[in-house]
Amino acid sequence: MQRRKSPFNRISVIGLGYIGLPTATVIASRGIDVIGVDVAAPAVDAVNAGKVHITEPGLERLVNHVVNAGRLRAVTCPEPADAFVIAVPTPFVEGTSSDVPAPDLSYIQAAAESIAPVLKHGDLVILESTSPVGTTEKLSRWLRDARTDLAFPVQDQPGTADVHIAYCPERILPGKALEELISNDRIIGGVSDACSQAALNLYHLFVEGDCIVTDARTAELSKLTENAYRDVNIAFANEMAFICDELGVDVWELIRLANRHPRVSILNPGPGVGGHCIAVDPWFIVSGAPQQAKLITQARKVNDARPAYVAEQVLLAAQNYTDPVIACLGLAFKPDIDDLRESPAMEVVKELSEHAGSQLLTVEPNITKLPAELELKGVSLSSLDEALPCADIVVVLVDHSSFLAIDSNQLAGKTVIDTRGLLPRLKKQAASVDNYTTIAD
Ligand code: SAJ
Repeated sequence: MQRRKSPFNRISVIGLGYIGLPTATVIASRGIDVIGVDVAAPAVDAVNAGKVHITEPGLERLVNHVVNAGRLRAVTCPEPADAFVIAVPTPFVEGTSSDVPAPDLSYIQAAAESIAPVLKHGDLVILESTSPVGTTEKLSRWLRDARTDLAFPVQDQPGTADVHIAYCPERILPGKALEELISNDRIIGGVSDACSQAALNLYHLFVEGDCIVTDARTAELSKLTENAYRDVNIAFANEMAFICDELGVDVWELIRLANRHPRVSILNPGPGVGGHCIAVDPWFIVSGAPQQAKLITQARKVNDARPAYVAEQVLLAAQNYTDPVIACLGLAFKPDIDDLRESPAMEVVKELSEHAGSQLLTVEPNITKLPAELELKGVSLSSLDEALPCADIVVVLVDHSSFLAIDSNQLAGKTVIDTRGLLPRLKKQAASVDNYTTIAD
């Protein structure tokens, strides 16, 4: 990639989490001075020591490199810079009685209020956090309220602004962050044309994909649409899994066959949809247009119903045994990561720990200690080799690559509840052994 001359001497990234830290690091790797800002002192200390507080392949090496090269420095309080990239969480408001969870924009507002004192004429502020439609306009208002001495841009009202503002959603897949930050296309939603141009200058520093300009509201909805699209498609697969259980059909075989059609490409069912994005972002569309977003709402409900259903299937199977040992394979929200937050596998195990009354073993090769809430319920963390021989019921909750090494003989005579379609992949490896019982049987 040909390096462009940067119009920015110093770029600040607000929020050093799963998005902000890789972004700050990649920008710094392009030879630009970057200041990472986070309210959490341990995250700041880790970065300044050249280490990372999150798991992302290749990230620690790059952080170490850019910190040692003097390009990346972390602080808890914003300092002046030429551009500010805000990558803070946008969770739900906890504890509301409404059916539709409301977006919590308090982290964005706090970020705006924290950078306002150091903003100066000519600066660029980019919001990357996944946000409901209209948030960039709110951001502009919060900044305006805090800095009445500066002119901020207003959507559809041409005029000269002192500060440029744009919405440019992050779209990287956890686990492939460093690669996708560079190769993915970016959507640039400036509040004005001048704002879009300023944001383009920033992303051209490191993005090799296309940078496509639109307005801020379209950019906001586009990000939500991508994740809602995936949620709805996973919900279709999950609904087929419910239907198949009712009709006694193997859902994996069904999907494999249906996907042989040239225009059909069904995703994988599972124990539910986890993570901080796909299970959250569709609600931001619903909260903005509840009457219209019927399919999106229903998809969320279908996916959210999965963990309880899977737990129920395990409890039903347990009734066939006296004091069965149940081994749950995987706790993370998807394969080959250590992230247990919003994980449907965790929900299933929690539910079982409350109702199964059996010995409950979990195998999660990516962690060394169970969360306290599971330990307190008597759940143990085991290796695959410890758990499989003594388990009566094996529940596959995550298809980590290391589970592909299971020899089908290790499952002989056990009840296997396979929520991730691992068995067909094992069968491929050891086609001769097929003597375990599955739920569909
Ligand atoms: N899942 C299924 N079946 C499937 C695919 C996924 O059950 O066929 C489940 C996973 O097991 C997991 C959940 O869905 O529990 C979400 O995983 P994911 O890999 O689909 O997505 P995330 O949450 O890791 O990342 C998504 C990505 N969005 C899209 O692919 C449209 C990523 O590009 C976004 O940047 C990210 O959300 C985000 O930050 O918004």
